[in-house]
Amino acid sequence: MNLQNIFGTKYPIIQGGMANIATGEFAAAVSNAGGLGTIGTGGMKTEEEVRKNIEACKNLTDKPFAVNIMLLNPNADEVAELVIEYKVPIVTTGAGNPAKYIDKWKENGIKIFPVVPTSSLAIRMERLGVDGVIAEGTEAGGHIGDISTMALVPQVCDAVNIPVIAAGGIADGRQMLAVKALGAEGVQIGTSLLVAEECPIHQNFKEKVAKAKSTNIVVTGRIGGIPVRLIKNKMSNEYIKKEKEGWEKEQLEIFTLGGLKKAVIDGDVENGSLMAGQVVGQVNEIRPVKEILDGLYNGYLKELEKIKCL
Ligand code: TUI
Repeated sequence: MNLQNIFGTKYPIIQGGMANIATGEFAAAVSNAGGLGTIGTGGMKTEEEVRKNIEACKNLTDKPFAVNIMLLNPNADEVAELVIEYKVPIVTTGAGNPAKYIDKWKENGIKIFPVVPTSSLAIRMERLGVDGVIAEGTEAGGHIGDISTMALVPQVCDAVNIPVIAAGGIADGRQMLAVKALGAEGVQIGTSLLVAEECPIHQNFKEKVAKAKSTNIVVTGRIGGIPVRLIKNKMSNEYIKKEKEGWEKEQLEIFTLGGLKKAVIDGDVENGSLMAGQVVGQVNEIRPVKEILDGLYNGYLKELEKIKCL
């Protein structure tokens, strides 16, 4: 069965569950445009906030959607229960191992797609009965693993017999075709959706993404914290300086606390955390989400035809 059939979507494309960005409204816009919209609960502090977003999404689309659970979020246990209560069809997870939730989600008919940064975690997930894995390479924005998409995807595909979705470094048809060639059934995208007209980030952040080159991207937290890929600014420069000075992980996390909200909501592009992936240099135009998804999939089909003619 292909991914479109598993998800019930037009395209084999998942929207990344970007914390503080992927609201119920945005997820519905992505689902209505043919992708699998995903509500990112990573930045949601209360159960009420999660409920509101799931209800908004259900009101705005009759298409399938997913909920992403960021496992570093202290309320992950609560969200894990809410997806059952709301009969959410698909759950994706990130930033940890979701093993303890899997049996209960399966009993409730939820399809489960954890993000895996290594093939060993993919193998453990397959044994626990997940429906597929999202192999996310280090090119991705936000919190990242160490292995590149090019190296990770074929290794995960060799290691498991469930569908593999590639993430990290995918913004156009050439990259989609490339990961299909590596064995992926579909893609998850995040950075290229930051410039969607419907994406609810502050206009300052959106314009930064549209203007940034790939050389403007850095990773904070590689030495002493949680590795996060973002657009370089005053905050990232100070963070990296403090990291080199040997600040403790806890101090560094306090230093960045609220950084994502500063960028997304306040539009503070100097002190905020402008999470974005390496493909940022390819993402230059603010346009409707439907154009982005149609463009990616049609671009993929066009590139496939070109390769066939070689
Ligand atoms: O989770 C993400 N990307 C994110 S989460 C996020 S919010 C945040 N804000 C500040 C600090 C930290 C996070 C922004 N971007 N992507 C999926 C992802 N999952 N990347 C890496 C992983 C991962 C890491 C370890 C998945 C599993 C894992 O397992 C370790 C284990 O226990 O085996």
